[in-house]
Amino acid sequence: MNKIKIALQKSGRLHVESLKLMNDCGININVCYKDKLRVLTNNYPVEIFFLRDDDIPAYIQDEIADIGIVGKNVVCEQQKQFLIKEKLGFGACRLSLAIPKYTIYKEIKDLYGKRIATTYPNILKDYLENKNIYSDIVNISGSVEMAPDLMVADAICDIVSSGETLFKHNLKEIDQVFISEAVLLCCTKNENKMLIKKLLSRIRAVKNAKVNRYISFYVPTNKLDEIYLILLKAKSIKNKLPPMSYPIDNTKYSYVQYIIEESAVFQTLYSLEMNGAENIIIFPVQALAMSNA
Ligand code: PRT
Ligand code: ZN
Repeated sequence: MNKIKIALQKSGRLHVESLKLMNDCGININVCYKDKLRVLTNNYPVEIFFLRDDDIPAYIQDEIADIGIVGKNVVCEQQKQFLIKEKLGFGACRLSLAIPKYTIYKEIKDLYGKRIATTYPNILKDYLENKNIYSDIVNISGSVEMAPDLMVADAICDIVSSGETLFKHNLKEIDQVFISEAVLLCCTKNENKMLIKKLLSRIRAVKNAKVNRYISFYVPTNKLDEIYLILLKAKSIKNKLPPMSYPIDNTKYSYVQYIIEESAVFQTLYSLEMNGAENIIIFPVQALAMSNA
């Protein structure tokens, strides 16, 4: 195999973040690609396909592309979950049920016998079956939020992120059917090929890096036990190793470094300072390859 073929959304909500992920992995995509469906990169043996998101799972399944990025909602609707290799932490949204604001609603069983418009009939069908609710699924191709106004349906099941669209159309969210984010797909047949394995581990390293911070500081050596406890509380989930510390010659200080969860930085900084840490430096991490990633 000469080149890894990667399928990305051509435009739309996942386009920019997908390009950024490639860029963070060191794959420089020529930005003069506008309107091109196929783009070569000059610094990595990679060929990019720019596609409609709905076409990406089929490209991977049919081995036209090796790797792809698409919303989990699309993959699950097309019932191709087996292609998912990694969650990517962007493109977060949910598939939710909503009804007109003034409709009286107590529980999900109130949808029994009602018409629900959606572009996600398979996910909705599974959800309703699990709850033993029989409803009439109205499969439409777009502008789902208009369906109640047009009397096409009594409720809708659509993607929500901020909730603004529902609000504008006088709809209220009553239940979450499916939680989604962008996922990395990989062609099952090719995933063990060396070049693809290397890229997959690079993508994981970049993803891990985003939620982690590298922290270093000086601390009185007699405080190290407390400091270790604080750091272990904040440690990156996948990091199995303890913090590292080095005594500084001819002083009562040690130098400490560790990788912690980005979300724990604020609280950790405070606790470290309370225990005598000085010259605390926090760095972003560019890539982080974990032993069990
Ligand atoms: O052209 P192409 O077919 O490639 O793209 P598309 O128009 O089908 O999809 P696109 O670009 O809109 O979304 C791509 C993916 O982004 C989706 O499959 C989801 O995984 C994810 N995503 C994240 C979203 C949203 N957020 C989102 N808000 N997809 C759609 N929406 C729409 C939703 O359909 C609704 O109309 O935004 C509206 C709701 O947004 P709020 O913020 O008002 O709640
Ligand atoms: Zn689409």
